[in-house]
Amino acid sequence: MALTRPVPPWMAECELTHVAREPIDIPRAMAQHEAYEEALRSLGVEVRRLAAAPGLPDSVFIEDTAVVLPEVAVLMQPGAASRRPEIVAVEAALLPMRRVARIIWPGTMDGGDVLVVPQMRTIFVGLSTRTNAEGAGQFRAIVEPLGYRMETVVMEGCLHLKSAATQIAGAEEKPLLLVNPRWLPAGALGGMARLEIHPEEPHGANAIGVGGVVLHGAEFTLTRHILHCHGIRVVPVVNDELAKAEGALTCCSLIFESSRAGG
Ligand code: CIR
Repeated sequence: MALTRPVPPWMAECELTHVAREPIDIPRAMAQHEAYEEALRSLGVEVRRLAAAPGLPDSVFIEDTAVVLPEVAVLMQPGAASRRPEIVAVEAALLPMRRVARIIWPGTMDGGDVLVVPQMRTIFVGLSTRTNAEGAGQFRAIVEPLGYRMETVVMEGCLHLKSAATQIAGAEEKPLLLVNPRWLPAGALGGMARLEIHPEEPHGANAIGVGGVVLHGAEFTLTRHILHCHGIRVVPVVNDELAKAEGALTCCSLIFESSRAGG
């Protein structure tokens, strides 16, 4: 299942860290987000859209609000104070489906910094301008007792760990990451098989592997060619309007197995 949230009419007030502010065409962003939801549906994902969040300009980027594992949903403490109220509606949606744990201040953590590799019971956590060591430490205390190994990655040059690396191989296959090595410290994500983006497309490492295919930003044609050459089926999704708010594809949904823990 995927939880999503609408593009808010007030998105122009969004947080920006690494990109310059430019006008956002809101109707176009809304249409792109709807097409993204449709692409997920076409791959068999049940999309549940939460209500709009009045006054919260980044609320469409729901990935940052929680990390949903089969055993527990961990509510984040977004590094940007303006984003913390986004949690309330996400918590209400997750409560019927999972036990809930939370990252609490002074810990901060964005879901965009969390790369879960379920096949290896490994979770990589980016330490970034949004996720601090205290937040990562709290997260470790939640997930290690569940049998996950957690490893931190110090981020520089991009917003989140998942700006630089995402998993593209499906659940049944050997895990494979798509990475931008220039945004990762040497030796990071060791032991993981990886494909590198085309160097002219630094933002091309953010992709969603679902149902045996990869949703990938349509503008990243050079990286798409690399994926094709490796036999990977790609569904291109246009996301350039949301990218003006520094959002990529994973940011726009919270994807997880819908069955309850233990159920
Ligand atoms: C922010 O700066 O928080 C938003 N404008 C963009 C968040 C993107 N989220 C993500 O990469 N997971």
